[in-house]
Formats: sequence, C-alpha cells, structure tokens
Amino acid sequence: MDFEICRLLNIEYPIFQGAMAWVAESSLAGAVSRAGGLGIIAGGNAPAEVIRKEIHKLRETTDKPFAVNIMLLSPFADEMAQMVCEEKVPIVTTGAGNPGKHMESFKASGIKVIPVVPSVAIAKKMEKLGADALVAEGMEAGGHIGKLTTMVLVPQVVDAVHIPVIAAGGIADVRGMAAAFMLGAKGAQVGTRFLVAKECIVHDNYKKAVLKANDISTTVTSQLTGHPVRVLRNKLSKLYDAAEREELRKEEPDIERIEKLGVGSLRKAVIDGDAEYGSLMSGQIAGLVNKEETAKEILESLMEGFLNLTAKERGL
Ligand code: TUI
Repeated sequence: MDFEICRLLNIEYPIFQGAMAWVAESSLAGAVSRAGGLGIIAGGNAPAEVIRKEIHKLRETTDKPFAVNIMLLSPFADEMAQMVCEEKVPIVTTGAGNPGKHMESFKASGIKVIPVVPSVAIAKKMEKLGADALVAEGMEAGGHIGKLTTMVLVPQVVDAVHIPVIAAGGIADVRGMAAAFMLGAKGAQVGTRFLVAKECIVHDNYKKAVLKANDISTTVTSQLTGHPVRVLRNKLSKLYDAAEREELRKEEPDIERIEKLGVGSLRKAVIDGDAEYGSLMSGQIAGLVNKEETAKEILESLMEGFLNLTAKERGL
C-alpha cells in the first residue's frame, strides 16, 4: 500500500513510536526504525549532549529515518534545537509548546518538522509556520496532555489543515489504527504499547504496572500547574490528589508545591523502578496492552491486521 506519510518520511509503515521522555532512547527508537516504523528519540528534559549520544548510538545500527522529539518545556529545548540541526536529524517532532522560533533553522538544515498539537487553533498556527505534518494527540494519551479526545480532535484538525495528520492517544491495536484512518489521519502514533516492547529500557516494575493496568487505571495529575499529566494511579498520584485538593481550597494556591511533587519522579519510575512514588506515565489504552513483544512484532501485527481490516475498502 502507498501511504502518503511513508513517501514523505521515507519509512515503510505509517506508524510512529510515541516520544516518551526517559523511555524512548536509541534502543527502542532504533528497533522501531529498523522494523520500518518511525522511531523517535525523546529529548525530554535531558541536556542536548545526552541526546546527541543517543542519535550516534541509533545511527550505528541503521541508516533508516528516525526522529528526535523536542519537549519545549525543557530548560534544554534551545540547545536541543541547535543540536538536531548540527546532527542533520531527518525528522523532528515537538511537544508541549510552540516550536515557531526554531522553524527557520530546522528548515535550513533540511529537517522535516512535525509538531504535536492538542487543538485546531494550534494546528493551524503550526501549518502557517511551515510544519510538514502534524501529530494530533488526544487526552487519552499518557504524559502531558491537552483537553480534547482523539475522536473529536483528529477529524477537526484534518479538516482545518492541508498537511498530513497523524493520530495519537488511545491507539494500541489494529482497531485503533483503522479508526484513526477513518477519522482522516494518514498515520498513527503508538506510545503505551511500545513502552512494554522488549527493546524498551524502562524498568521491569514500570512494564509490569502497564501490563497489569485496566481501563480505569490512569488519572490526571498536575491540573493546577497548567500542565496536566496522565499517569497510572499509585501512591504518588494520591499525593498529588490530596495536595491539589488542599491547594484548590486556598485563596492563593501554592502551585510550586504541586510542581515539586513531580521533580525527579519520572526518573524514579523509569530508571529506579519505583512503581509507588515514581511517575508512571501511561495512556488510557493500557488495559489493552497485555504482552511484551519486540518492536518488530508490534509493527508487523499492527500492519498485517490493518491491511486485512481495510481490504474491503481498498476493493480487495
Ligand atoms: O508533550 C507531550 N507529552 C509529554 S511531554 C512530557 S515531559 C513533561 N513532564 C511534566 C510536565 C510536562 C511535561 C510528558 N509527556 N505531548 C504532546 C503535547 N503537546 N501535549 C500537549 C501539547 C501542546 C500543548 C501546547 C502542544 C502545543 C502547545 O502549544 C501552546 C502554544 O504555545 O501555542
């Protein structure tokens, strides 16, 4: 099958691996890219030099295209933007903000830019700035989220822009992927299912928590900070709940107190495997993610199922 996004990015399958901070490094992104999807190294809050090394490690294993995600709330976002230009990374995705000020240098370095957007207004802004495609991410996703669901966001973004849209949030199997295409998306981004991939370096305790999760296992923390984050419920999320409820009752809520709860908590989950007090970012689709597979198995089962499921529409 001839997929528009595959032609644009020179990949085989219209499937992106979600950029999960601390989690999506060269091992996972390399495995996804080698298997024909778009592997994405997540910049997260890391210094640019740490990510430069990950790029070099990935490039030792494959010549296939990959992307780096720049998390724009990071204190290192500017140096990350400069570094990806120096490295001539083929594709950059951005999250948690407006990449406008870096657009010119990305373009001058021949980088394809794919911002993640949570609304139609931001989608239009990104298209005007010269984005090559968009990821429209619904609030079913794990991590930092917007307000709209994938079901309502994707078709509205698709109708509002003229560039390809990739759907994200709540997609872990072939039904989700087919649904994304029915909404007008030209590709699907999958995060939570890749979190439990064999090549994913996340701590086993984190993987086990995702594998064990059901449909109602996630909650949204940090609403008060203006940067809501979807995580699996645990002792840390309960601390957030209590603290946020307490601060909301005050005339002047202490936002810093809430922000402090999150400092270092993702590292605690991903590296130390602290499933109680670490931040277990995960999408709502975790209940559907029940086995650990290789990135290749995940991609091939998605693709094979997708082609079977859509054969009728394609006149086969
Ligand atoms: O960025 C994500 N997901 C993330 S980032 C992250 S690391 C983090 N940890 C704690 C607090 C905050 C971040 C974990 N998960 N997804 C993409 C995404 N982008 N979601 C929402 C947005 C977004 C929000 C506002 C994109 C653009 C935007 O623009 C505002 C503007 O300036 O126009």
